[in-house]
Amino acid sequence: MTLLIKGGTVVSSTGASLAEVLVDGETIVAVLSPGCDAAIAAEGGATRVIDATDRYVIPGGVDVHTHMSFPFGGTFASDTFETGTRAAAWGGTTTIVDFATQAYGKNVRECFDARLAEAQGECAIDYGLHMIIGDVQDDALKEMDRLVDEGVSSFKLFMAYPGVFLSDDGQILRAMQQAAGNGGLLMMHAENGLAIDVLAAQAVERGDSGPVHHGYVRRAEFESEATHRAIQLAKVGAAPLYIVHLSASEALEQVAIARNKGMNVFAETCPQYLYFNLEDQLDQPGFEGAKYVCSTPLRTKHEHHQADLWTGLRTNDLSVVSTDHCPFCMKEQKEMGLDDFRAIPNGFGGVEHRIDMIYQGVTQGEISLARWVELCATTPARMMGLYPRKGVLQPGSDADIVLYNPNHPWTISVDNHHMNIDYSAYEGVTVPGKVETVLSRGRVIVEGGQYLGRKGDGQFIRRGLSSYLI
Ligand code: DUC
Ligand code: ZN
Ligand code: ZN
Repeated sequence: MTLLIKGGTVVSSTGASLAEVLVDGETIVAVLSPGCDAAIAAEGGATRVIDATDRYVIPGGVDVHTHMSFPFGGTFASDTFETGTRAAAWGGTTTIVDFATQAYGKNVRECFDARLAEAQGECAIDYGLHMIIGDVQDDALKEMDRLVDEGVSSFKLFMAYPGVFLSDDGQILRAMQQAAGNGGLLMMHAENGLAIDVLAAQAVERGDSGPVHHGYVRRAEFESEATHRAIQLAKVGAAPLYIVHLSASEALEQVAIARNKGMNVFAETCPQYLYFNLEDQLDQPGFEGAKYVCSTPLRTKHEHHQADLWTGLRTNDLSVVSTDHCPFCMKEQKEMGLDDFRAIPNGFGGVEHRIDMIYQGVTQGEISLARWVELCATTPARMMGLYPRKGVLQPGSDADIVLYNPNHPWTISVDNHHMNIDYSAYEGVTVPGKVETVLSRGRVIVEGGQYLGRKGDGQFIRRGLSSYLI
């Protein structure tokens, strides 16, 4: 079946122009100047034509940091692969890269196989997996090589969460040396977890046990110190490094210094750090702030974190926006930490809202239209070895396509979102534009306010190496 999307403005990472996109089956076969559909018509015409007048036609979003059903603090993230990928589709994201997790003492291969089995047959959109290495030992290091060959070309390590996920510096260095050898990309949760735990225990001891203290004890200095340490270890290990969920100016400074020296250091941030802060969200009366407990934490508005993050997005010191989607309901999940913020499961639900929230940055003059596409689709695809299959509208690419109405303001609410969470962290936020039509490998999965996708249609994508490695 052929499908022609005509009348729209195609936006790529390099600019925008009126163009028509021709799809055959699951693949884009042509991006044509307006009027070329006359030639197609002469040859028998497309089976279906979608009118994209006054719409942006963009590559489907690529969110390279999600945690469906992630085990954390004695519970599991509330979106499954089924519910989370459906919500992603509603929000214009057509590929996610989630995580398999090797816990202490567990076998990497068994953990990976179990996670892949959990995802298979459940996803509405295509997906890849990174591997969290929670226990860097000889056999885990060897398994990294095999995983890279099988399309799992990135690995996350943690400098936080002692006793759960934390790797010490020696383990981190060994994993980096391994990645340097096999071409994998090392992703780092950069926070000094041992120091955080000292401040957290002291806070609770003196009675400061509410959600806002999660933000106070996870100090920006701890993010910046860990980011610096990770960069130095990556230099010695001769490995590329990707810092996840960066939120503090001081950490961004470390990334910028490394990049200015020519190092292969990259970083992502997330919409929550661009729009929310410690005072207005985490420090709400009662237990409301628990909705915003995630790590790294929201930062204080009295410093320049948000302005600096936007600058970083413009200068490319931040090259990706992902969500770190890791939702927990208030009822029975966040509530676990009613008396002690340390027991609040860390995580923020937002896989559905990334494209809209970052488009808002375009209307606010923070970034260009092309940069919106670059940050949300093209660079994440390139970073994680999905390009040019994903992240771009060009002949040969998967027909993952979003029609975006830039003039359709609407207000986000728990009553209209599709994520499996009993509240919306974005409640009451009015965004300027709306995802209207979504294609995943040529299938229309969202159209006219209807969800037409199916669980199981999303495929596991074996990824190549990052395009950014030299
Ligand atoms: N941060 C979160 O907020 N949740 C899950 C893991 C993480 O690193
Ligand atoms: Zn993390
Ligand atoms: Zn995460």
